[in-house]
Amino acid sequence: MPPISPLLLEDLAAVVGPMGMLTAPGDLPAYTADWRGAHRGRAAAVVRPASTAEVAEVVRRCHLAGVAVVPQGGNTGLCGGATPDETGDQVVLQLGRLRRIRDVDPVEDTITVEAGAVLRDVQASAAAVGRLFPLSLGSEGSCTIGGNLATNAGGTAVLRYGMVRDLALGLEVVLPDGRIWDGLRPLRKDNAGYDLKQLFIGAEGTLGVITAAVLRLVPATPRRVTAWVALPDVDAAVAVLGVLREHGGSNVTAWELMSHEALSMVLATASQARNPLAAPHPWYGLVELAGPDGAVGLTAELEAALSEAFARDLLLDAVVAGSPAQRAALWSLREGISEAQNLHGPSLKHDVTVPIRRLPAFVAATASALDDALPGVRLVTYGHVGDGNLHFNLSLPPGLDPAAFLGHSGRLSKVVYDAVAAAGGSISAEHGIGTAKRAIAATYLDPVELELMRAVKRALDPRGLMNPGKVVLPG
Ligand code: FAD
Ligand code: 2HG
Ligand code: ZN
Repeated sequence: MPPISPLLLEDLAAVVGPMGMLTAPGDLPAYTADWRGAHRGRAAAVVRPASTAEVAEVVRRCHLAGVAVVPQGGNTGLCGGATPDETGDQVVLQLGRLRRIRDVDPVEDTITVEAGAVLRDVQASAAAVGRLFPLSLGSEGSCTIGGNLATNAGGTAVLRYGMVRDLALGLEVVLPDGRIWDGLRPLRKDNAGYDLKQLFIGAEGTLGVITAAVLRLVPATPRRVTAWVALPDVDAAVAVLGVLREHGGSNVTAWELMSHEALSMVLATASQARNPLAAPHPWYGLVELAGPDGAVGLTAELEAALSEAFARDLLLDAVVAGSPAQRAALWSLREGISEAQNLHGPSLKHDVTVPIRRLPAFVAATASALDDALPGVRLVTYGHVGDGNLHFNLSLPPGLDPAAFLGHSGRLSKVVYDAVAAAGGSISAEHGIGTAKRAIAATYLDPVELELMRAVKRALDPRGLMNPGKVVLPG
């Protein structure tokens, strides 16, 4: 890539105005490193357009000048996808000013939002018309819809509503050469050729910049019943999923699992956090059933499921939230794990899925192989067990130097990913590839699949200027 010229920077500043351009060295670090500080780069500028037309003009001018663009939303991604490279020649295209809710339509049951809208604001706009936008993540106060779509985010309600891909009806996208594709259709049925929007969803900004989306809304579920349970092992967690479905049907919205090690990190770092159960247990689960106001059967469904699970020795203990505050406290234990693990020094993240019935054997074999590879390594295992998706994260054993721990990372990750491959799983369940898993993807993805991905990239971005170096490298 050529170094960026001062003339181009002046041009870009003219497009977005003084409020839309950051170049002072002191202003850039918030945009050139990720949330964890695990990925760091440099940028020639951070450009903050306020409309689709401005995005298109910025991208067009960068394309003509041969300058690479790195789209960025809330910068909460966990794979380095929104971080520029080390050259200092890339432009970070930050979408936070493009945050209007363009339309909420309770007849179509849709919401049309700009890419930089924060997820929590989208949820609130849906709630204001008595609907639910069901995507729910620990980072929802900062992450943006554009980032959610670009990573095909999952979260804690996938069991009931699917990934964000399942909630998207239409997209507006600025292509790598600056053209605008207006695919912002609210249609439930649209078989007129290839489903192009799905190409951009999960592409991590490598095929174009998402500027707006039409998203599906669902009936609001203000009535929620939530329980925290203790489990002997992962076998029990898988079996409980069946019991929950049998009694709660489609009201079952979340079934999350955490190891004792994961909970203990939250208890050690969050001063308000308390274990809701009297004694420590090897595994904990968080279950939630949800329905409309006045739904009367939810408590009975949850109680019936818990009774059967106790009768079958699948549960060791349980507590049902008795108030919204108690429910929030239970969720904060689950959603606090990511941050708590960060506070415990460097970590190795493995966001993996395996077929649900294989989870118990996968967890047991991998845990034992990891302990052989690095005795005492801390297994911070948790996640969306109802989706077969665990965050099989590792933290350093007490007493080990962080640099020495990271020196083992290749060996430790190989243990996890070999086991995932053997179980027929995926090396990335919901966070994506970015730069963090690019080499791993090249090793574990089917060669034909990789070649198809490269062909798509070449077709849409022949000059390789849209978030280069992320997901797949040219073959
Ligand atoms: P960014 O981090 O800014 O960008 C992520 C990727 O998308 C980058 O490749 C970037 O280039 C691209 N991108 C951003 N905006 C656009 C755009 N408009 N057009 C094209 N490309 C774009 N993820 C889950 O899936 N499930 C979880 O449960 C979950 N929980 C989390 C909890 C915590 C505490 C944290 C810190 C993160 C969590 N994440 C989770 C990861 C992260 O929040 C999601 O990946 C989120 O979707 C990223 O949104 P963002 O706006 O921050 O994107
Ligand atoms: C979660 O489920 C997120 O909490 C974050 O996906 C996982 O930080 C992680 O590894
Ligand atoms: Zn997750």
